[in-house]
Amino acid sequence: MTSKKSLKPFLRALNGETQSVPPIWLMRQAGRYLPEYREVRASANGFLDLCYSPEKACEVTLQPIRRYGFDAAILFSDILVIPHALQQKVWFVEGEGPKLEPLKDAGDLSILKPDAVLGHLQPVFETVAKLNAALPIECALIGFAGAPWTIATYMIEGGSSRDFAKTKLWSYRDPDGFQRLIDIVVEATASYLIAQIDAGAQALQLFDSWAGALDEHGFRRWSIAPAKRIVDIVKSRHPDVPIIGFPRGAGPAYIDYAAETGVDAVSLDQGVPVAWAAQALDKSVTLQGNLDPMALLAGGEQLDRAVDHIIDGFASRPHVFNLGHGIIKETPPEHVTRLVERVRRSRS
Ligand code: 1CP
Repeated sequence: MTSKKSLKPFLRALNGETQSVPPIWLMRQAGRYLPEYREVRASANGFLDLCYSPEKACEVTLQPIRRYGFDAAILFSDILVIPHALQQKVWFVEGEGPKLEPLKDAGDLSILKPDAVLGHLQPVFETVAKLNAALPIECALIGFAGAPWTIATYMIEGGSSRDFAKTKLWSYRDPDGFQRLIDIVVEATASYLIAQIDAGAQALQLFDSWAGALDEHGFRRWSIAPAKRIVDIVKSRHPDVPIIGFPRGAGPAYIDYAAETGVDAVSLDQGVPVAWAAQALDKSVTLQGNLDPMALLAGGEQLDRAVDHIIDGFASRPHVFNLGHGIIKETPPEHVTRLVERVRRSRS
């Protein structure tokens, strides 16, 4: 038995412990803002090749840990490996982002091959195992996946989108067919996350990056309900592995998400007022966030002030310091150094 005290600071926060200095990691902490990432990226045969090369994926995961000593590392992969593992065509175009051969309607669901998922993702599990052996003892390893709604938007739009028109129209016009797609993604995601834990992941994050596009009913059915099912399935196998939910842009619906999905923590985007979240969200849930990535890009004293506001606002609750969304690729690496120093000097 590990006692609570012996846990890594990040896992202690997810276990409900309030700490005078919150643990810190950043969404997209491995990536193009780091010259050492760009170098490894250039040596790979495209972005997906990097995700499926355990040695290289392990290396880029470790880079921000070496530079900044973050309290957690996040597995280097992408949320779109799930559609890819379901045998949908997925590719990345330099400077444009992800492309998928889009699903047009429920008739296209037969393209998807749930039985292929775990076999396809073996290299990712190998990366997790390598990381588990390579990480410093105080640094936790986070596994992750996209949430079904967000994954469905890419599968239906065929890439990034501004208004998610095709996905929303499908969900309104054919909710039963859309539910079948969500169910396929729920099952694939739950087995993927369980396999990440089996390989050595110590916590999980579920990214619902486009949850903010849903209306009230849609949020309940396509964000809360699938997250709850994934949490239930994963916890039935691994009850002690904490799960962070990130329903980005949910606004006041963060209250229901935190109370109903069974997650151990919610990650807050920068639009959520700190004082409101600290008092309104279920007290059994750890809060993660929520520095504006643009404040980090800007740097300077405004950055210090924004950091202090977040630290002070969450001081009475278990808190993990993070951004409200992924780090912006133009961010100077020295600004991240300044951020980490500021967080760690708080209340010392
Ligand atoms: O060429 C490159 O280097 C591509 C840039 C890149 C990187 C570094 C992409 C393409 N994905 C990633 C890695 C990644 N993606 C990680 C692991 C690295 C880390 O966090 O340190 C994670 C957790 C993700 C998750 C991810 N991918 C999300 C959810 C989080 C979020 O930012 O909202 C989403 C939406 C994606 C899709 C994706 N992957 C990449 C791009 C350009 C996009 C599209 C984003 C969009 O539609 O706006």
